[in-house]
Amino acid sequence: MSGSNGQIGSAMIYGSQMAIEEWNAKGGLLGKKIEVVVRDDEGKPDKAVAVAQEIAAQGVVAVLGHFNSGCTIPASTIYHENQILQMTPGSTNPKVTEQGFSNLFRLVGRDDQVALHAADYAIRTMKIKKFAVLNNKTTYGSGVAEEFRKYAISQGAEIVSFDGVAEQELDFRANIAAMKAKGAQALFWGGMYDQGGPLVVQMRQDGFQIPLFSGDGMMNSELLKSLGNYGGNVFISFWPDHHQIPAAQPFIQKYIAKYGSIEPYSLYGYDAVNVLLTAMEKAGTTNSDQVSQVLKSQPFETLFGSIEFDKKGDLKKVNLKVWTVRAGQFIVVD
Ligand code: ABU
Repeated sequence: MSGSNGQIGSAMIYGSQMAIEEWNAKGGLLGKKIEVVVRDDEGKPDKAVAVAQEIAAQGVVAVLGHFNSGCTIPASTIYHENQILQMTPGSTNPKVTEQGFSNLFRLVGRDDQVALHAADYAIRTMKIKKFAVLNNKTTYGSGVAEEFRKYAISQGAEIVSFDGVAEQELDFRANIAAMKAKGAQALFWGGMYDQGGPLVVQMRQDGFQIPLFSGDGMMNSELLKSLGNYGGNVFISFWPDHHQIPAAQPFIQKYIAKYGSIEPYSLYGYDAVNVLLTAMEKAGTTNSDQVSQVLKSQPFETLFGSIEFDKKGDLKKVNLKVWTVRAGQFIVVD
């Protein structure tokens, strides 16, 4: 909530709180009101572990979160040891669910899927052959960058550079000069919106107009603000457009009436709570093992339609789109 990706964390929490308010207004769950405990991991792995220990000591039955894969992975060990259900609405690193924790679920796709989708669009639709890859050295950023590199090479593309920058770095001039010198026709950015915006602006101010591809870490209104007039030629591999889904509109309108605007991850926070609580209601208990079995045994309705989880806790089917920025707004192009 308060780290460099805090706007997404807050959006997730607001969405989840709206779902809990709706459940409590209908009488709660299994005859009890639902109590929310909100904690801020600040996007920092060590803080995430401390928060997870605190949560476990408080008798919490389920955790919605975390957002950053670098926080979700270490915290998940504590939730697993304490038999606490966990559903992340945004951590996309494959390791989240590859750890084999039966109590852990992910409501979105994985970086291997996101990177493949971005690379396919770049290589097949835009006919790009030479890529630079830059990442912010986090679990998410380096992971999605590596997935992109692997898949792009397997499809016959050339990776002319693969570099990392510190998570706090906001000066990309040396990286831009290096990418130019190596003849990159496009850049894949493995990182978040807080650095991705300045990276694009500095590229364009330097006259470097190559397309930039990225994953879901860029999908946030703060990116639009920092891009200003430099939004062209930015492509983001992300989930479907919520504005085009009729079933999502009542929630979107209610959320906007309360908070003024909505972020895509607000919807995933809302869905994560509804899926978790529906599974608990069906199981007739909050017991982690029994609820996990229900979660893996049947479909659940979300704002985006019906979903099903596989044995690992990943979605069986992931719907990915390519988004771009036009006239200061995100739109789907593919
Ligand atoms: N999914 C992108 C940002 C969050 C994370 O996985 O670290």
